[in-house]
Amino acid sequence: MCYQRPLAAENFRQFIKELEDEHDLIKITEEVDPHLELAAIVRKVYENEEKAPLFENVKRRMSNGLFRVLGAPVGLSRIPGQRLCRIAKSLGLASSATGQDIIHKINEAKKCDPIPPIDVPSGPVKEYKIFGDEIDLTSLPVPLLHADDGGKFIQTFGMYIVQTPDKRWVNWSITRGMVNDKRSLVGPIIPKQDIGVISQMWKERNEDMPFALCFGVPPAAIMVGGMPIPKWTNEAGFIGALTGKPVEVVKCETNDIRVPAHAEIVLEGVVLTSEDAKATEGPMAEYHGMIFPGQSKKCPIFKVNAITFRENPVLPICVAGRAAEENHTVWGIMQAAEVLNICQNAGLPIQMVWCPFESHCLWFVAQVDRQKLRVMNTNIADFSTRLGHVVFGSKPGWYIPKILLVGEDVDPTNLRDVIWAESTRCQPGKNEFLFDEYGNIPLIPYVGYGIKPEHKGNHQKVVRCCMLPCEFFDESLPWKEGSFRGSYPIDLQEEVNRKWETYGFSH
Ligand SMILES: Cc1cc2nc3c(=O)[nH]c(=O)nc-3n(C[C@H](O)[C@H](O)[C@H](O)COP(=O)(O)O)c2cc1C
Ligand SMILES: [Mn+2]
Repeated sequence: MCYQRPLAAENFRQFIKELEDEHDLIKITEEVDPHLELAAIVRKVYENEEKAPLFENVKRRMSNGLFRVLGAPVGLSRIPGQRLCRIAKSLGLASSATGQDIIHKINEAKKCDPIPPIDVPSGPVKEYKIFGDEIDLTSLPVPLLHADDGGKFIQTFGMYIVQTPDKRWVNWSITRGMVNDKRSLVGPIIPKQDIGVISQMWKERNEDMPFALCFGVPPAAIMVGGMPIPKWTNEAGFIGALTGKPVEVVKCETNDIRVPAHAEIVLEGVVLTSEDAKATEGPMAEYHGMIFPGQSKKCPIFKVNAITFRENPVLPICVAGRAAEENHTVWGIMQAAEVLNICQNAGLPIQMVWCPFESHCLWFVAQVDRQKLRVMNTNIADFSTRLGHVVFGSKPGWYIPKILLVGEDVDPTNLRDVIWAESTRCQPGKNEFLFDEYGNIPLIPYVGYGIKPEHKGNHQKVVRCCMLPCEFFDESLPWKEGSFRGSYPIDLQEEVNRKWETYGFSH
């Protein structure tokens, strides 16, 4: 019999182990204060693309083990040739996978049949259980993430599970949550998000909405928790399609939601429906890398009725802010894959979409398949306009304000290529197409704090075509690239590569 080890994509502990084995994780045994110190370390880690820190000795850690903390779980890596290894590993790919490999893998899974989760009688998440008034969220060592945050966010990289009253649609998604008091969290429920749509159904029945908040779920699950797939589709089935295996789930203690059996920590409870039951939340430094101090809002309360957890549990966190953190590596990339899928389903000749991390989820770079484009016999204006309507009118479109359309010689995952294409081929006023009819997420700093549009809701989005007109028609292009790869015969390039060290350079 051949023993198959669990893949990192299916199991959070295996993910941690493999990162450690590959020298991309550091165990910190030094005592670290959850009051800003821990988050400052994680911030510095993101900004230097350092190893993921696993904090084993969090100051004020509880005697029951709650909790260790994993920072930058899907940050970028400094290991040569493996910058995207935590993203790749989360999706069941080799650590050396490229951006193209990653988008391709997600898109391939989209074409497969869903593999629904399977019920198991128990699992590690049931090793410890606490209920009702035994729960005191304020006593947990929840990190304060940024000096100007309005509270302590325990939930930055866990997955909420909610279901419709008829249980036909079960949604797994990420949205943030702050500690409110001993027994509750508070957090935004955006009506356009699936959790918002489902919450409205419970409100209409005047019932509280049961939820489970799961930390340390299978890495493939948290990736999909940040992916805007269509409403009425269960993320769990798509996760199964991605890993090729059903997620093992186990019933909650206080409601009938099913949670991943190998999760680290699960909070169970209900979102209070009463409009009076709201509390102050935020602000928190966000994915766009800014915070407007003092800007708190009233948000729904998540009452916690039970906590279950495994031995020595690990809380994964995202310290949001300047790139690249999980908003960019998870949300940005999963949105890009979904945009590619949407373009292809609409019959558009787009072969790759990427969200450059440095754009903080605001630029989506779409690369054309030029052969198919030529067959369409179209032009810059018509094609850019069509692309804009397809993307901006879609589910992820609300978050996306700027699309850059690039040719085949431009790698969307290479920021140098993208900037070169924009600067050399995007003709001001001629290659820029504004769209007035679609809304933008108000979190974008210039939407909330910029010059107000003349008409309410008239928030502009743009497609910038970073291609020359000839790319739409000519079989061979009239230019060549002034570069190592573009300006020298291939055998000469190979010779220079071969002799590189002989010349005195190091590799
Ligand atoms: C680290 C991280 C944090 C996120 N935080 C939030 C958040 O606080 N609020 C929110 O509405 N979406 C947030 N998102 C984006 C949603 O998870 C994403 O839009 C997802 O598609 C929503 O699920 P749904 O498509 O089932 O509605 C976050 C994503 C990631 C990766
Ligand atoms: Mn959903």
